[in-house]
Amino acid sequence: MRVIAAAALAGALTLAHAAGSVRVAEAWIEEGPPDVPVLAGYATIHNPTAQTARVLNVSSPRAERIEIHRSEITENTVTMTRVDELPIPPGGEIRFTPAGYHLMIYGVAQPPAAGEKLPVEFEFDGARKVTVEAIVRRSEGSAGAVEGSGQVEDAP
Ligand SMILES: [Cu+2]
Repeated sequence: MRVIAAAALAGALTLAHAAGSVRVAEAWIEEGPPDVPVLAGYATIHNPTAQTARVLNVSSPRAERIEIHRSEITENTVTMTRVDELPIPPGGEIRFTPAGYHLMIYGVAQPPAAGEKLPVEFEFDGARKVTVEAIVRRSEGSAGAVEGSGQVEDAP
């Protein structure tokens, strides 16, 4: 009995020490030509918790819908597949890149110009939501934006 109690206590301590909550940083959207209704977006998602965090949905009041895609480069072709659920490993992060995970943003009513910001909401499992202001910029000059970050304030 004593052993079980100790194990339970250790478990509780581990939970209590899971530092911070899921965070979305460096969110940005690539400025597109005015006649193209689809935009690409990028972010880095950090998961400092002790459990896998899953991104279940991404949305913006400025867009009809947002999908997570993954590009795969095989020989001479690039294929993009839609990702329904993106798991971020415990203590890990996923950085979106043009050659990997990225956001496809469909149906933006007015094409945003460089410097504009679009609110983008990331919904994680456990009803956790993170809203960031993704800055629109041209793809050249890829200096990491310190803007466009956010984190869960309180998970219910
Ligand atoms: Cu895509």
